[in-house]
This record gives sequence, structure tokens and C-alpha cells, in this order.
Amino acid sequence: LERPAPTATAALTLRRGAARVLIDNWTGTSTVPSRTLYPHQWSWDSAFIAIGLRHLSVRRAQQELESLLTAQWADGRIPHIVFNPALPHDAYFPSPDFWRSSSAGRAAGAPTAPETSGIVQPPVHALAAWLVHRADPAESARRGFLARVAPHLAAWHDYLLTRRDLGGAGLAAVVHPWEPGMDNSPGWDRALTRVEPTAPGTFRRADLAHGHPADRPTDLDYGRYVRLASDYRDAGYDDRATRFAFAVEDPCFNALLIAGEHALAAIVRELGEDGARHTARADTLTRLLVRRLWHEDAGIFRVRDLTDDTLVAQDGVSGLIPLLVPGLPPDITARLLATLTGPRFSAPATRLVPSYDLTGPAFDAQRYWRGPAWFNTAWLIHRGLRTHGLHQQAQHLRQGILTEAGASDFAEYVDPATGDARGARHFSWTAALTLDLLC
Ligand code: 9YW
Repeated sequence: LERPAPTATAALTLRRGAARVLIDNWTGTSTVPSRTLYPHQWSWDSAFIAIGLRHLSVRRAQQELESLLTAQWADGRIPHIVFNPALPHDAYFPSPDFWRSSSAGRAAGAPTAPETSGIVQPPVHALAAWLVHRADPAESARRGFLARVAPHLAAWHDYLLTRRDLGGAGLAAVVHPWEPGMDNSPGWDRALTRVEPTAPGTFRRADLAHGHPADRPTDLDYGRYVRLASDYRDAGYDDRATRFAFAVEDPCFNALLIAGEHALAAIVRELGEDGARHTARADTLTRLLVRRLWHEDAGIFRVRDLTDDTLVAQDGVSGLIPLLVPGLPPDITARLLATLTGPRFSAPATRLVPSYDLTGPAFDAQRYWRGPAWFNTAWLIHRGLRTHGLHQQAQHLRQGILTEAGASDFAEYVDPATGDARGARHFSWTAALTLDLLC
């Protein structure tokens, strides 16, 4: 049975609870995803967090994004983690002395401080910056917010569209399972079989001190993550020199890049310039996304494994996120909606979207990105449904997000069938996106 939708009083309680999480997780310059599990600044988390924070404090939301941008590398990449220098090195693994950005990343343009990771995460930042601006355009203009962030956002997208066009067709590739933000998704399994794992005894996982092993990636996954990251580091984080054992084109990552290019077009128009270059890039990317990643029989976008140029036959929530793209051909939008509401991705009791096909061979309701429902992907799909005028379906999903976020105490992820909380609680993007849907 579906849980009832929140009443007005419940909505107020939910709003207060979400605000409390964001206040407690604020460090003074940015927000940690979780006080226990993720005590530094994460790239796409900060973008989602800013989208919620704008309803509490526009200034704080601006600072969230701008603190991340101060760690941008000279080659344009925005690193996936910015480390808090006040914390001990063993607070999170891999730590700054693993990534060694300020030395190993020097040639690629890493800052001398702060220390960062050397890989990236999905480009949600331009969309976040635009939404933060829209929350209070006058305040944003007074502080010159868009004028300051626009060049950084353009350099970030340029990096992805040039250095990361590893397939040579125009889409951006990711080179580590942490980059698409869905660490152990079954979509990477095929490509990861080629990666020789680093021996488990040579590193110590900090995540298991705070997370249940059954909710987290396995030691074998971690061995492979460590191997890929250390190979990239040892090649100076140089995208031309590294021989990538793992390189894939991910639908969610590229859909967010398209949404980001549309946002960047709006940003530069707001600054009185011509946004046509970004709109044209968004249109080209949309065509490429369909041409390279759409799977007609499966009715969903799939991951392309660049090593042998093959679409991977594993379907996950990443393949539904292109709903976010405004210029999607209508027949594809209709097929995506059918997949979203069909037996593979609909979880009627929670109304949320599982991270992996409920009927797929690798489905695991508990383990991280192999089945559990996440709130950021639900928020993106909600936005996509609204983009295409599918308001009834959007409202259904919104109710699921609000109900389950509250019932799970703002969990990192939940069992899609029962809503049982998994991973961290008081998780920042769950709170931020709840707040956004309430406002
Ligand atoms: C990790 C911080 C990050 C998210 C990712 C999520 C997880 C880090 O946590 O990755 O230790 O595995 O998969 O999307 O940004 O919340």
C-alpha cells in the first residue's frame, strides 16, 4: 500500500527537518554530504545542495558553488572531492595523500591548495547556478554571482567536451566508476572485468566504519576503483597520456551536460551576451545522445563501453535521466515514460525509482547503486517529467520523494519496495532536494 501524502503540518515538519540537516552539515564554506560517511566537499552533491539551500539562504547557496569552483583545475576540470585540510587523513579513503593532486596533478593544472581528487562527477553545476540565480535575481545581480561563475562553468564544459571526448564522436566519457556518481552500478560490471584489482590488504576502507558492508560496494569493487585511480594519478591525470582500462559514455552524465549547456545559454543571455553557442552545443549533444546511447528494443538509454564500442545490456536509472533533456524526440520521451512506469522501474509502495532494473539479473534492493532508490535521481526525473509537461506523473513522484525522505530521516538511499532506510541518515542532498520540492 502507498503511504499517505504529507499533510500541511507534516510538510512544515519536513521542511524544518530538511533545513536542520543542511544547517548541521554546513562547515562554514560548504556542506558535507554526511557528517560520518563523507566529511569533505563532493562536487555533484554541492550542486544538488545549492539547489535546496537557495530556499534558506541565497548567499549560502552561492558560497556552496563558489567554494567548489575555487578548487577547479587550470584544465577546466572540477574535482569530485575537495578535501577539508582540518580533518585527519584517515577520515575518508582515498585520502589526499592517495590522490596527491597538488604534486601529481601539477601539469594538468591542479591548484597548490586545497588538495582534491583528480577525477570528476556529473556536471550539475550550471543548472544549479542558474536555479540559485533565479531564487533571487536582484541579489544575484548585485553580487555579480553569474558574471563570476560563468567563465568557470564554460571552462568545465569545454574540458568535458574536448579532453573527455575519448570516443571521438562528441559525447563526454567517464574514466572511473566514481565519475558518473553511481559507483557500483551493474552498468560498469562488464568494463570492470578488464581491470586488475589492487590487493585488498594494501588500502584501508574508511567507509566500512560508518556503513553496513551489505549496503556498500564490495572489496573487489574497491580494489578496481583503487587501481583505476592510481593509474590515472601515475600518468599525471593527463587525459591524453593515460591508457584508460575503463572508459564509458554514460547517459545520465551526458544528459546533465546537455541540461548544463541549456543553463549556460540562459546564464550568458542574462549577462547580456549571446547564448547561441551553448544552445547549439546542447542540440548537437542531444542528437549524439540519441544516436549513440538510445536502445530502441529496451526502451531506455544504455551505457556505451568505449573499449569495444558496445552498448551494455544492463539497464539502470541513468538511462532514464535523459528525460531531463528538453529537445528529446517525442517518440523517445513516450518510450522512456513507458519504461519508467512499467514493471522494471516502478515501485508502487514507495513511488520512487530503483537505481537498477527490478527484474534485472544483478538487482539487489540493498546494495548502493545496484537497486536502492536515490533521491537525487528521483528529483532529476521529476524535473524531466515536468519539462515534458507530464505533470500528473511528476506529482506522483514528488509525493513519493517527500514521503520517503521524511520517513527515512533523510536517508542516503532506500529499499525501493519497502522504503527501509539504507546508508547514511541526515544526508544533505536528500534534505536539499526535499526542501526544493516543498518550496
Ligand atoms: C563513495 C558523496 C558521494 C556521491 C556519490 C556516491 C558516493 C563516494 O558518495 O560516492 O565513497 O563511494 O556514490 O554519488 O557523490 O555523497
